Amino acid sequence: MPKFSPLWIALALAASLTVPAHATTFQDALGDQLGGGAAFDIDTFSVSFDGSDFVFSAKMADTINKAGTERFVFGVDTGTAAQNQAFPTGFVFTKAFASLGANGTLANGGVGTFQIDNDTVTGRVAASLLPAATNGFKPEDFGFTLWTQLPGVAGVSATVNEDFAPNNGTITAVPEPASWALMLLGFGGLGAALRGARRRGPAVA
Ligand SMILES: [Ca+2]
Repeated sequence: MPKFSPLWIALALAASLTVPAHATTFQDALGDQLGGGAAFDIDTFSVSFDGSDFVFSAKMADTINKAGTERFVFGVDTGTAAQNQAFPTGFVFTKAFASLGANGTLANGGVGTFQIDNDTVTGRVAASLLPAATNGFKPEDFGFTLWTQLPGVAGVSATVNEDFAPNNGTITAVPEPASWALMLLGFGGLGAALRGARRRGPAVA
């Protein structure tokens, strides 16, 4: 039997296989929602790009009641994002392109297809359906934001924003260099382990 460390193999596999290519995941703080229950509390928000569509996945801190009042809004920055005073500094978007209720139904004017299962919102939207890019932005450069809302009361009050991801910026579908470095480390470790396995292969009589 080869004698390379199972722990090394496990670490290499974990680092190289659990991170899909061209995907960025943002880890939000838990318990930082301004109001509402834990289903308004964003835990993670990830986006990837397959060359034509953006694919989203967002996990909340608790199960989303499909008959509940939670709303989930996705924003995109295609190069012209501006600060809105209703949001934290740096949390910017060109347009909110999808606003969905707890049952996953898009409000009027939204684009993409979304669904909600347990504590997770998943969705997909074609880059061609998003606002036209400016400033030389490519789809890979688009920044995305997600926030949760309590609905307002018709004719009485506006919607109330509860949690934001990221808090002070956007995420792109392409990982930051640090994430790539981790992935490459994982692939490198896997390769080293396999090379070690070959070198220490069964002895030939
Ligand atoms: Ca949160």
